[in-house]
Amino acid sequence: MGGRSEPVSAAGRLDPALLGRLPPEVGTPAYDRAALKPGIAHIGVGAFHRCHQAEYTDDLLATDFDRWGLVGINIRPPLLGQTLGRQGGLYTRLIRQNDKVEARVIGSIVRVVDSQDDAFPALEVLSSPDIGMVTMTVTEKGYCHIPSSGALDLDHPDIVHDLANPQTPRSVPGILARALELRMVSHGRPVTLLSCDNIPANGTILGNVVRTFAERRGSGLADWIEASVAFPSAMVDRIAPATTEADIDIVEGRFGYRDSAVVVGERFRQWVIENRFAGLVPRWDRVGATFVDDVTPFEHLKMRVLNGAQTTLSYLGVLGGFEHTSDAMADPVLATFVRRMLSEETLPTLMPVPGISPPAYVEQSLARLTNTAIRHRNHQIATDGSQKIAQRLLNPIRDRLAKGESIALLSVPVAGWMAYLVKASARFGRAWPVSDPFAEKIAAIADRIGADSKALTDAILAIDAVFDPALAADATFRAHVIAALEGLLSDDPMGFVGQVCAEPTDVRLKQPARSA
Ligand code: CS2
Repeated sequence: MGGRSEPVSAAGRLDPALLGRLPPEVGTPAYDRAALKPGIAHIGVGAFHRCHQAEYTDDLLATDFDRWGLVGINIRPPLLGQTLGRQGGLYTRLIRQNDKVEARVIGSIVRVVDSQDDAFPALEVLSSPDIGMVTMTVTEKGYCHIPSSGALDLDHPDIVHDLANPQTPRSVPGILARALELRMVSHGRPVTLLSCDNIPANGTILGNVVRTFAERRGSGLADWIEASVAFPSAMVDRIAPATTEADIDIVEGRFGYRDSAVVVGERFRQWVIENRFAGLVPRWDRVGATFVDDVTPFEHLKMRVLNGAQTTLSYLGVLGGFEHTSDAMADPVLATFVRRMLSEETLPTLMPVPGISPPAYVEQSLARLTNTAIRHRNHQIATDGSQKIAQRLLNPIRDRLAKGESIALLSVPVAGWMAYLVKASARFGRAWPVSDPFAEKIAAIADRIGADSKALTDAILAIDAVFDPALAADATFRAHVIAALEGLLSDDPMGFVGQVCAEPTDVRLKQPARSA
């Protein structure tokens, strides 16, 4: 919420001086903030970070005070340094569950630096000897990898720039590689780089993209990284949509103070981190996080079930005219569709998950998505689908095809992503504004082809950065996507979803509803 002009308000503004005067029901940091020293840097201080890693860190500081203050770095909008700076780094985290609201002021962020125009402020923090842990939420596309393969996209304009200008980088991989180089030459202290984004094997992908830079730099950087840097994978979870003016007004109305950096989340939270660190480690495992040897089963569970459901509800929801996830879940057809998809097709693709029953997790996830106080817009979740559908939908589809199992339901949201972008094209009347690195490409395809689902599917499946060529060539997958795209682009997309739901399983095991 940075950069907004502040309305004149009779209420006090949140800052350290206000802490002692807040209503008793508002939680406050249970440690001496004045003694807090920076030890963690976080790139991408959005709503999710403030609701998740910063809260875990706040819990840790209260339980076991140590040198783990957070320094936030934004390398993309919004500007946040001033907004949070005025508040001494403090902000309110609301937990909302239908009509219940619970407020707590989080104190773990000591400072936020804006580094949108120039990497220098970011590099200064990241290379500091005080920083022993770097976490990040930079969105799926921040890694500049090719979603279908995980490799660094060497044609990405920021990567082309950073490889040519390694000392003035713009991309996340370029900034991290440069920061590591500065650490190597100045003090050599080890560091953990911990991805908290929903990409598959996020630590492995992060390690790969950073190493590709390091290898090109030469100068012993790749060897130093091998010896002194760890890239653990992690699964992170809490639904925390973009903050709205209404959220800021709720804090003022209910608790009597003004806070421009409010965040809102659900009660549920989870953080599973691969036990592979370099240097000192904030013991988040003492406050609810789990350190494990292998994150893969947790990651599949979360991305295929919870995120898979969100993505499905977002595309089908927009096509059906629903604004938020909870509105889509209140529709009996969509709720039935997503439950059947998860239990019949997604669940069997999951590995055993230590301590978690996948069927119970499915029910818990669906229940989370009905929370009407979490105003998660379908268009927000629909953003950057090209970077999300592999881990949420295409990987379970690939696993099922390998075993000859039905993919009739999982194919529908894949076609949903296509229909969402096709309908944003000029030829389809620009139904809504969209944001996706492949939006332009798909709009051009739609403008050229028009309403021919078969030709549209063929052209979109040929985008090999999104669809692995082996999957795109699979006749069953193609036939299901064509049928679903036709249904979703028709005048009655919800009627189509209803029909798919009504079909008995044994029919769906073989052929799509309409053959190509
Ligand atoms: C959402 C996620 O916008 C999206 O892609 O699916 O941000 C989701 O809410 C989180 O992963 C929940 O942990």
